[in-house]
Amino acid sequence: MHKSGFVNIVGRPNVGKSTLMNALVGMKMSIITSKPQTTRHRIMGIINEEDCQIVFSDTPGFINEPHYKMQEKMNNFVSTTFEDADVMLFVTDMFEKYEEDHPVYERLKKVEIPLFLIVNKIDLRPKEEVLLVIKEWTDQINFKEVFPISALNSLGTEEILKAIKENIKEGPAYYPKDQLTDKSERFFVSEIIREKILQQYKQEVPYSCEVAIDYFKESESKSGPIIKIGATIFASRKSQKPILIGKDGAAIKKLGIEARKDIEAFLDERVFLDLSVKVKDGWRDDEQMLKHFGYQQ
Ligand SMILES: Nc1nc2c(ncn2[C@@H]2O[C@H](COP(=O)(O)OP(=O)(O)OP(=O)(O)O)[C@@H](O)[C@H]2O)c(=O)[nH]1
Ligand SMILES: [Mg+2]
Repeated sequence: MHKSGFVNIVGRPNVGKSTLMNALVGMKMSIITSKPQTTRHRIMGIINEEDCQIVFSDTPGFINEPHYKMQEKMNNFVSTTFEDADVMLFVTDMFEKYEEDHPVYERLKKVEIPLFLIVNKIDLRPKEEVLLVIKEWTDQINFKEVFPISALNSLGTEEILKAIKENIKEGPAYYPKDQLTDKSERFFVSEIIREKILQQYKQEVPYSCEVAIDYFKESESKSGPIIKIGATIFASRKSQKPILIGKDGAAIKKLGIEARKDIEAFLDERVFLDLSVKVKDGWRDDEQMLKHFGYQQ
């Protein structure tokens, strides 16, 4: 018998959804940073085994009050995952608090498929507190299974996989068995650059940036094959450009070095990375630009 299913991971920003998906699929698919709203798209990570295929979707953390069209699109990605899942993983952590009348409760109560509660970051709090958090959630909502975990340490993730396999039904593979994601190499390269932007710059700057890949060419150099990649960082305000570039170009140089290292590891090839910065006023509210950056369903 062959089983298959879509397993969608939802929760607020920064609770560890991407860390969890990467741990479950055993590969770095989604970028992770200590800043909230790191993930902006729905990203699939696929586990292929002889007798099953599990298609995970990592999603942006849902945002209660979107300020930009971009955030509305991010919330739309989350909504689609409520519609097409076979199993839902609702992730919270040991720190976040929801107001009693938060819409998440109603939304979770309506879920009719197996819904798992994942309480993440248990490595940071004593066990008694973990039990209290679990009780608060299970008093409100009927979860099919509950998993206290530490995604960072892959603690408890095997148990989740086992339960998923028990809860998905007989079905064919939805994707070819050698496919690991729905996203292209270009997408992951732009995400790696965005991860470095989030890590390197402060406050509003990383949130105002998007990365577009201009070219991606396999080439030959004196010392062997090399991939030449050109990427543009779009900032949403003129004042951000000098910050991104830094004094004498120092900041963008540092960014380029950090990003190239990870891109080389990801592609397992030598890479030449050419970064440039452009200003596109208010791109986060510009439908055309959002479409260009892949924020459409
Ligand atoms: N201590 C600890 N930190 C964790 C754990 N899981 C994730 N983190 C950290 O929490 C931060 C957020 O992790 P992400 O996986 O990016 O969270 P996310 O839910 O995908 O966040 P968004 O994409 O912004 O919605 C990162 O700094 C992670 O290293 C965990 O089990 N323990
Ligand atoms: Mg994420």
